[in-house]
Amino acid sequence: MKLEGIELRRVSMPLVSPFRTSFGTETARDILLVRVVTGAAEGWGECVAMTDPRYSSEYTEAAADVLRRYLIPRLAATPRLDAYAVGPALAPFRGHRMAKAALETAVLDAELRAQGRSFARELGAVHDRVPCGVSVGIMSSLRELLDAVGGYLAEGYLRIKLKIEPGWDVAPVRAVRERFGDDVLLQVDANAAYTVADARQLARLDPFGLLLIEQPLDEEDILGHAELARLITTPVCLDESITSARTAAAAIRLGAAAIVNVKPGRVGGYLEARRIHDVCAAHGVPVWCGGMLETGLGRAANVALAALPGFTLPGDTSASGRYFHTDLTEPFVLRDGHLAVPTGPGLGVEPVPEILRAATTATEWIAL
Ligand code: NPQ
Ligand code: MG
Repeated sequence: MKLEGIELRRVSMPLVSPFRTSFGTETARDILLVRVVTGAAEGWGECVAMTDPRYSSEYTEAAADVLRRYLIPRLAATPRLDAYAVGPALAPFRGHRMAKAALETAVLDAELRAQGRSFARELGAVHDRVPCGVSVGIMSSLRELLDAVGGYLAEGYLRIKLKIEPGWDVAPVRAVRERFGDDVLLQVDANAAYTVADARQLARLDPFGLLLIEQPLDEEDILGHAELARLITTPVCLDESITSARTAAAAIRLGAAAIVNVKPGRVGGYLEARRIHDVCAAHGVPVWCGGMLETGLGRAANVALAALPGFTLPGDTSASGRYFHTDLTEPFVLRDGHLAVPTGPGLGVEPVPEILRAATTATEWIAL
């Protein structure tokens, strides 16, 4: 594959409503898109980094900087480039997995579009639609929360995830159970807001039959998660801590992860995400596909990944309308609580030109 150039494009997308987590409140998504142009096709990669380094150390400006300063020049100098060569080519540069993932995804998309093959086919998808959950932010009152959850259940979402933090944990879970019953698939996500000293408080969630508690402790605290797992009955799921197939294997071995949230951006791309799926499947550890408020471009690839056989729990692969009034692509719409896996070449979706133009705040063309 011969690269002609790469475009870095910034788009700004207002959210349908503010999204509050234990690390802050977001009202708009500031996204970096990578467009790879080859002689045969174009490919898109969406960088999932946030504006500020709050979910993880990565942030949008840093991703753009490392791409233009290091990653793209290295790719340009790589002979016999294909998507499987991107990870090894970029390995000398530490970290920056979200930036690397966006670049690898764009190269993979270009390659698959040129070959007329889909992401689903390439990754090993076995389903043509995937069951969907929804992530529900921290609210200013239980009433507001119950209204939001009721709305999502009415839309057909098959699983509810409540964002929690100290002071907003047992009460919202109890309220949702009391209002909507014990049959609702329910889980919580703390985004690292607790310490192992909070084990007794977190054990108060035990009676509510949650599917899992996601990343209760600091991303580096693997042993803390293993210790916590012995003190509570809710299964511990890791998100921020899992940055590679290797860290996934270690966390499983240490008893820190009964379930794994797979986010391709966090782990450096869809190829490493599939390796995590494979490692977890070999250990009997269920995985599910996380979400980073992606546009239709990132969402399309996530839905393809979520159709792999080991993705046995509903993901945060929500419909476009959960986050955006107007998505960059044809919107992903929930049908019977599921999203259809795209079947077209590459991502199987394209940005709508006028929508993309209107959302764009900056573009930068790097000729190669
Ligand atoms: C999680 N996502 O699982 C993340 C956290 C998260 C769907 O809960 C802007 C960009 C805002 C990325 C807020 C979900 C975000 C973001 C939360 C990611 O931990
Ligand atoms: Mg999470």
